[in-house]
Order: sequence, then C-alpha cells, then structure tokens
Amino acid sequence: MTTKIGVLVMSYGTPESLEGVESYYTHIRRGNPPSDEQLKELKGRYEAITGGVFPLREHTDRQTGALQEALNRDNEDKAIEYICFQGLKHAHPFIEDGVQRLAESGIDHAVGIVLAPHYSVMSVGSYIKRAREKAESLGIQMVFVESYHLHPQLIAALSRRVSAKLDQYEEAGAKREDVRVLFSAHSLPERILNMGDPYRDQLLETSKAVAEQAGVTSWQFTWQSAGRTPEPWLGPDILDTLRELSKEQVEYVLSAPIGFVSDHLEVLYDLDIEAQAVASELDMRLLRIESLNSDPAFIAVLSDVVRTRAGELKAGRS
Ligand code: FEC
Repeated sequence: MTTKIGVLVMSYGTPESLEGVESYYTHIRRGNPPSDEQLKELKGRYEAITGGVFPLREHTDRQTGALQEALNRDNEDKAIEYICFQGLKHAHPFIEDGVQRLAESGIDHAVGIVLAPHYSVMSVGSYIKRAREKAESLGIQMVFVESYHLHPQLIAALSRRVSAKLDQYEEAGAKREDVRVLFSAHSLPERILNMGDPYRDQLLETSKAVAEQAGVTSWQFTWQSAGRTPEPWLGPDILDTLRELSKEQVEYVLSAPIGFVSDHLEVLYDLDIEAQAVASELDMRLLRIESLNSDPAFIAVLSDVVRTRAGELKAGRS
C-alpha cells in the first residue's frame, strides 16, 4: 500500500494580473487598502519589469512541479508517494487553501516548506503559523522545514553563480579581487533584533560560506527592498551601500541576493532597475548573479530537506 505524504510548498505569491495588484497590496498591508498614489507606484514597478506578466507565479509553479517529480523520482521507498500543493502568503491559492486541498486529497501527514532559505519569525515563521493553525483545525499532522541556509548544495549552487559572474568580470578585464560582492536580502523592521530573531545571523552565515567556497575576499552584506513604513528597517540599504562604495573608489560590484530564490519584483525591479540606475549614475559597473529558479541543484536541496522532515513523520507514525 502506498502512503501519501503531502508537501505544502509556500511562497510569497504575486498578483495574477495588473487588476489584481490592489487586492494583493491590501493583503500585504493586513487589510488596509493602499492609497491611489501607492497603488499607482506599485503597478508602475510591475509594468517596468514585465509589462503585466508576473514572473514569480511561473517560478513557484515550476519549482513546485519539479520538487514533486524529484521527490518521487529519487524515492527508493516506493511505499510513499509525495504530493505537492502550493500555499501562497499573499495571493491565491493562499496557505490555508493549500492545506485544505491536502485534506481534500485524503492526506493526513504533510511537510511544509517555504521557498525562502532563512528563518525569521516575521517571514517563514508567519507562513508556518498559518499552515499549522489550518492543519490542526483539519486534523492533519504537519511538520515544517524552518531553514536550509547552509545546505551544502545550496552553498555550492550560489558559489557557482558568484564564480560565473566573477569570470565574466575577469573576461572584461577586471581583477577578481577588485570586484566587491554584495550579498543581500529583504530588509525587515529593526525590532526583530530585540526578539532574538536568527534572520540576520543566518544570512551572514550563508554569505560567509558562499564567499569562502567561491574564493571571494572582498564582500559585504547589505539589505534591500525595505518596506515603506515609518518604523526603522534594517540597513544599510543597497542603494546607500553603492553610494558609500563609490566614495571608496570601488568600480566593480556583484550583487548576490541570497535571500531570494526566484526572479521577481524585488530582484528584477529593486536590483536590476533601481540599483542599476544608481550604479550607472555613480559610474560603477554592477552585475547580478542568476537566480536559482528551477535549477535542479536547488530542487535537490528542497527535496533533501523535505525528505528528512518526512522521515520524522514516518517515525512518529510507527
Ligand atoms: O514579484 C512579486 O510579485 C512579489 C515580490 C516580493 C517578494 C517579497 C519577499 C519578502 N517580503 C518580505 C517582507 C515584507 C514586509 C513588507 C513587505 C512589502 C512588500 C510589498 C511588495 C512586496 N513586499 Fe515583501 N516581497 C515582495 C513584494 N514585504 C509588493 C508592498 C510594497 C512595498 O513595500 O514594496 C511590509 C509589509 C507592511 O506594509 O507591513 C515586512 C520578506 C520577504 C522574503 C521572504 C519571503 O519570500 O517570504 C521578509 C518575493
């Protein structure tokens, strides 16, 4: 008999169309609709990256499909079948919808994973809280992957991306050691630090491990994409970091947004358009590493950590 194990693949979510941006933004703002000006500004950012296509949805779809295939393909124990469902934080199908679908498929044991390698109570923690509450209400036993920021295959995949861009710089005549590598991730309100949140430390650990493996000596960590709210957010922001580096006469910069796993607004707009514009104003050259998207090496990371957690489920049942 085959046992079905559900996998809830959680991701940030993105609108399905420009018309959907308002309800998406309202959800991010916990039910408070944005002003006309805020809405126009956000729609403008989506139009600038894709002209009305929302790349995060396609990447999440592909990652979810590839994960299900990898889990079942490499599954020596054919007594288990993994079935993946999506659960998005701010868009359909919401996290709760994903858990509901697990239940409707007759699944009573599941693993939850977020497509973000670093844990913060305000990011991954909030996804898990919502999934756990829904699973409990439906009688599903669920365990969660909290972080995978030092998984050896993740570090290797990111290091390869950093090395590839350093090669590109070298081919263009720059010395590798003259390139400043800027690791970055989404900022969060500063108050997370007083809560003993591991987010910043985990990001620094990933940065250090990737720098070591890629043989990078000139690197630093910086934040990006801070929210537009009055409270203080973690800094320095990448735009300020670029201005500082320009004062230090740094000419070549490599952006490595290790906090994200897909091409989406925060990468394609905040880095490829906004940061790129600042770099060119400052007469600096800025490249960015490729996103992980559906790279089989990244899917292997997800499948490995999901399988490990699933093993704990099995142990719990026997
Ligand atoms: O491509 C897309 O459509 C979605 C891109 C996207 C990703 C993403 C990831 C993270 N966020 C995190 C935290 C916050 C906090 C606030 C916040 C606000 C926004 C807004 C947009 C947005 N985020 Fe996001 N985030 C993405 C998009 N994010 C759009 C609203 C407008 C703006 O501020 O730009 C502030 C909420 C508030 O108002 O209180 C906090 C974190 C991540 C990375 C981890 C994860 O993926 O969950 C942390 C992708």
